[in-house]
Amino acid sequence: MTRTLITSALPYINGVKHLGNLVGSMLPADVYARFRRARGDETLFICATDEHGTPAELAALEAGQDVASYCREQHAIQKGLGERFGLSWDYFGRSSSPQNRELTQHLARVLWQRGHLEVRTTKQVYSHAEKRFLPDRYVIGTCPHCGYDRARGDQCENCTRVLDPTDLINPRSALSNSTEIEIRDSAHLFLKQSEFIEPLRKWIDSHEHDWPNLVLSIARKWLDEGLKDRGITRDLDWGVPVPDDIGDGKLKGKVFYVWFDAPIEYIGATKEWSDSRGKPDSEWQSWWRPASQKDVTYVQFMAKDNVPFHTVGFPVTIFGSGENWKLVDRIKGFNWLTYYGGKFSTSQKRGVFMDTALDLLPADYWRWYLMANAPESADTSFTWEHFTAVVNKDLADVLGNFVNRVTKFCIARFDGRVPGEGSYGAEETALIAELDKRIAQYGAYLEDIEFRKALAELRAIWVAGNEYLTRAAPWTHVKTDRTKAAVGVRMGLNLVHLFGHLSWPVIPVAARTIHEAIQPASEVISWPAGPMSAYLDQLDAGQVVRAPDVLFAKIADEQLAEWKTRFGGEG
Ligand code: B3M
Ligand code: ZN
Repeated sequence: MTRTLITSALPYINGVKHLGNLVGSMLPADVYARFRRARGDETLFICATDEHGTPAELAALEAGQDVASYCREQHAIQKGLGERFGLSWDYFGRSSSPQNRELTQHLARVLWQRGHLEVRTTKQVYSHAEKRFLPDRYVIGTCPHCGYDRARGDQCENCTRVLDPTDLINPRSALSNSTEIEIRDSAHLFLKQSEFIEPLRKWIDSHEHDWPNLVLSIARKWLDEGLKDRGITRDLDWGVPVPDDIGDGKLKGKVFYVWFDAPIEYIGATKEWSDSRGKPDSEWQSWWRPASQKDVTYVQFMAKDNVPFHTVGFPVTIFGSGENWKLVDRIKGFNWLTYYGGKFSTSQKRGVFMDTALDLLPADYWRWYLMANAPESADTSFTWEHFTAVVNKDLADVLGNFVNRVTKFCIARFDGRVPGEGSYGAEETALIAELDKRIAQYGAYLEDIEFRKALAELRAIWVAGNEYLTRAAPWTHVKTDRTKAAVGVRMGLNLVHLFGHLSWPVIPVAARTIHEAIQPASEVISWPAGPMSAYLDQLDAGQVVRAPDVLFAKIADEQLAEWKTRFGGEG
C-alpha cells in the first residue's frame, strides 16, 4: 500500500488568511489529500499555524493581548475557518507546541554537536524609535539586486532574493519609518549552509524530472548565487529558546529564528497528532523516520516565496543532522493569486479573506473557482466578474443544472425510481468510451498535481453528460417511446452518481449532496473503479432517487455589483 505524507505551508498566526494564501498551499494540499484517499492510499495530511517571530509579537501587541493568548485564540479561529472550508487535515498543530520545541532543540543540538553551527557576533539593527532590535523583515529599503524600493531585510518580495538588512540601500524601520537606526553587536548562531551546496545540488538534480520548473529554477537560483551561512537565532522573547548546552553560554535568552523552527513543525505536528491519539512514538516516526525513504511519499505544497526555505533551508537542517529523516519527494509551488492584478494584502485588508468569503457563499463555490484557476504556471488575477462567470457557468449551468434536470425528471415521470427498461445503445456506448478516456486523463492530471488541467477535464466530463442528455432528450421521447426515455434517465442517474465520486476531492459538500440523491447509504469517497460500461450501469432498477435542493445558486448582476462596491474593484 502506498503511504503518502502531505504538508501544506504553515499559515502565519497573525490573522485570518486571504484567498491567495488559501489557494497557494492549504487548498491544493487538501484536494490532493482527498484524491489520495479516494485512490485508497494511506494518507496523512498535516498542517499547523506558524506562531513564532515578530509578526506574531506585533500582531499581539496591536490586539492588546499577550502573545501566548493571542496565538491560542488565532489558532482556534484559523482551525475553525479551515474546517469550514473543508480542509481535511488529519491534524492542525501549532508550531509553539512542546513537541516542536523538543524537536527543534534536538535538531539544533545535533547540528551543534556535528560542528555545523557556529557562534558569530553580528551587527544587528537597533531602532531608537521602538527601543528594540529590529528583525530583518522590519527593516525596509531598496533591493541591491532589482532596485525594488520596499524590499524587506530578509527577502526581496519582488525578485525573491534572500537579503540581509545590511544589504539594503537607504534602510529604515518598517514600523515607524524612522531612519534613526543603529547597528549594534549581538551574538548569534549560524548554520554553515555553504558546506551543503554540493549535496543540495545533487539532491535537487535528482528531482530534475519530478519537480515543476518553478520550483527547480528558484532552488537553483539560490545555489547559483552561492549559499550564505544563515543566522538561526534572534533577539526576541517569543520562540523556541536556545538550550544552554548550545553556543558556549553566549546565547542566553535568545530564541531560534522562526524559519528554523517552522518547517520542523511539519514533524512536530505529526507528533502532536500521534500524541493526541495516545499512540507511541513509533506512530509518527513511521512517517518521518521510515526504514527506507521509499516507504513514504512526501509531497509539499507552498507559494513560490516559500520554495527556498523548503528546497535549501530545511534540507540543510535534515542533511546536517546526519539522521535519516524523511526528505520531501515532490514539491508543488504556486505563483500569486492577485486581486484585480494587485496584491492581496493582509495589512491593508485588500482582497477577500477566508471568513468573509464564507459569509458570502459556501466553501465549494470558492474551492471550485480557486482550483480551476489556480496560479500554477503564472500569476492569476481574481476579479468578481470572473468569479461570477465561472460559478454561474461551471457550477450552476453545467453541474447543478444537470443533476437537477435528471433527478427532477425522474421524480416527475418515473415515480422517482431508477427505470429498468431498455438497454444501452450506440449513443450510450460512445459516451462511455469518451468518459473512460476523460476519467483516466482527469486522474492522470491529479497524479501529476496539475490542477487547472485536472479541473478542465472534470468540467469536460460534466459537459459530456449534459450533451448526452440533450441528445437523449428523455423529455421528448417519454410521450412516444417510454423505453427510450427510460434508457436516457437511467444513464443520466448513473452519471449523477459518477459526478458525485469524481467531484468529491474538489467540492466535497456538493459532491456528497449529489451522491446522496442517488445512494444515501454508501460513501462518496472512492475513485470510480473498473470499466465504465459497468460503472455507468450499476444502479438497481426500482431504486429510489431524490432531488437535491438547489445545488449552486447563480450569482445575480445586482449581487456582483454590490460585492464590487463593498470590496473595491480595480485600483
Ligand atoms: N508561515 C510563510 C507563509 O505563510 C510561512 C510558511 C512556513 S512553512 C514551514 O508564507
Ligand atoms: Zn529585488
